[in-house]
Amino acid sequence: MSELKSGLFITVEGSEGVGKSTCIAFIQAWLQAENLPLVTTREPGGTPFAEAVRDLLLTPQQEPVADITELLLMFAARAQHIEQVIKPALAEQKVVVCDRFTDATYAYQGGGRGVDFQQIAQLEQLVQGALRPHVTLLLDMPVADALQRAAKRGELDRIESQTIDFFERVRQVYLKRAEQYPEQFHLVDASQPLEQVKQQVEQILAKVISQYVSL
Ligand code: T5A
Repeated sequence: MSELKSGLFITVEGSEGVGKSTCIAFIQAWLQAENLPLVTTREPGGTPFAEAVRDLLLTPQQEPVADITELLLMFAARAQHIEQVIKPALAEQKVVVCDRFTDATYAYQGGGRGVDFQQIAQLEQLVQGALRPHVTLLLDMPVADALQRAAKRGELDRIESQTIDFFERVRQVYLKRAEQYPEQFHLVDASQPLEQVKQQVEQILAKVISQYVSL
């Protein structure tokens, strides 16, 4: 098994239907082929308790859910996930591959819902301290095309049922954050056929991993 110099925290982000799950399967296969110790997880969720919060967040509700309630539940699930899964795996020098993390909160609750970014930053500090993803693969493509892909999967959950404008705002926040944090973000053109998406992802991984594996 190859050895990492330290734990490596990789997140995969993008608006609905861009192909994150598909991309994570490529990442998993590539890292396994490199013999790297790996934990694959997701947000909201990743532990039984946090998955219960996920159900609450994504199931359509009878009463309106306040934006602040949604925000706090995202971070409550995240706190549990960090303590139970992410921190222990990084301490064991594993690669943690997470389907969405706090950049999704900036994009969805900040961009989509209009929650103040400062409030998100305060919760990020409280819940995560210094923990941030080392690498984020941002899958990007036009919103309408991505929503068509998502629609093919069947019934939409509470967040997927938002308007196209909502997801445009989500996309713009992601792109802005990619500009703001060029060391962290790697943009993937998700509108390409699968084989080309896979090639882009593998090129990024090869570059990133070469910096983290001890020789
Ligand atoms: N959320 C999450 C917040 O609001 N705040 C937060 O802080 C966090 C963490 C989570 C929801 O919670 C919200 C965001 C979300 O609404 P999710 O399961 O992560 O839910 O979100 P989804 O975006 O719905 O994820 P999905 O797994 O449902 O979609 P994917 O993973 O982006 O898409 P995927 O891989 O399932 O692909 C969709 C379809 O497209 C095809 C696939 O085969 C599949 O059929 N496809 C392609 N087709 C052609 N060419 C390609 N290149 C293709 N790639 C995939």
